[in-house]
Amino acid sequence: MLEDLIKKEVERQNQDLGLIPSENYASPRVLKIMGTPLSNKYAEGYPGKRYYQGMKWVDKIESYAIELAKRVFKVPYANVQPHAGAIANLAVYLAFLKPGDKVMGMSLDAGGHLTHGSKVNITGKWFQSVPYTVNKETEMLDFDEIRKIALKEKPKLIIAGYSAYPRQVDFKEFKEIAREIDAILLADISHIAGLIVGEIHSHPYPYADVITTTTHKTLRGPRGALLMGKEKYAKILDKAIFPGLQGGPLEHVIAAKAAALEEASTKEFKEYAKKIVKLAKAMEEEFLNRGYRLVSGGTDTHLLLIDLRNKGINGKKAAVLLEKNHIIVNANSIPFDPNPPTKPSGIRLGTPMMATRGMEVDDAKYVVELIDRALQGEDVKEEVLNLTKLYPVYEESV
Ligand code: DSN
Repeated sequence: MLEDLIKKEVERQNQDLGLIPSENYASPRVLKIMGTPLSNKYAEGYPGKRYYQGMKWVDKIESYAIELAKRVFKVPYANVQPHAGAIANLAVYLAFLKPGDKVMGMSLDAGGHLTHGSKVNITGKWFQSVPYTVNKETEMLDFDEIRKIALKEKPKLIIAGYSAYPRQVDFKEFKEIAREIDAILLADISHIAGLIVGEIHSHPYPYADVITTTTHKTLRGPRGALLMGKEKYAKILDKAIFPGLQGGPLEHVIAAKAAALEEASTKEFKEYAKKIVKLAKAMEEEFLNRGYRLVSGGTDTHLLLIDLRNKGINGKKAAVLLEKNHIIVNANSIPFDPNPPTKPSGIRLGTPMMATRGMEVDDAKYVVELIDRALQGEDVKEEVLNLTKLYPVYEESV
């Protein structure tokens, strides 16, 4: 029965038009590596300093993954063990803060992340959150305002990183503010890691002291995360991951991260990153032509946030209606959303999965047409299935 359910999910991934900007399709090699007996090995500690015997090969694998992460992200320090982005972020809190210290991240409703100080998360419960938001007019980062809050509140940690922000981030501006108040600057690049590696988004290093990223979004690897940054913080960050927050690392996932980083260092990956943004720009144009309001007016990245209030449908209803037509997006709040998170005003969508499938600009425009028609109540199921059939993701055998 389990095999049957897995088969059905793989079929669904092939058939549905995946547009969730934080998801992607990892390569068959990455997936295969996650299913190897590396999963059996306990490896508490770090290469050369383990608490377990039998580390001859696993040490080599983890060291290789570390070297690759450093090379691909052009940073002097990398830890490849974090099981998830949330843990990588928490390690930064553990390394630099004491409970009650102030942290300044983007508020969740303006596009920040739970682990950036949201009151429902440990980072907002055990630390004092002094959030910033986007400018009401431009719906973009407002560095005058961010600086004002930083100077007033003097947080120990400033976080630049977002889950629903469609624009480029200027890490240098953040660094200048952090320097004025001697705060640690964390760049959480989970959403844009692939764009940074593909050199289509500005790089957070050397501005950020610490960089965290998940490995499964635009980077297109296995589920997991990386913690990177300045060499001088290597020791306290390593300690924060193990033994601070985690026990045994997932060596099968670490090997799969290495495989994804190998892929990310190719010329093809750079083309892939460019394609992600090209498709997003094509969708931007088509949405605007069809009278949609895009938060911040558009996108520079992989992600579009659409305000549906002028379309007479809320984000939740829209996401459900689209799913009935095999189009998978997120219901999402928009900045200063007058509606509750259960019925937000927007939808969030992105192009990393379309680009992985090999879709082109014309397909991206057609996808917007399909979304528009579906939101007007038309049944576009068959057309979506015909489109995805042209761009299969996985063979049956996965
Ligand atoms: N869940 C991720 C996203 O969808 O953006 C953030 O953790």
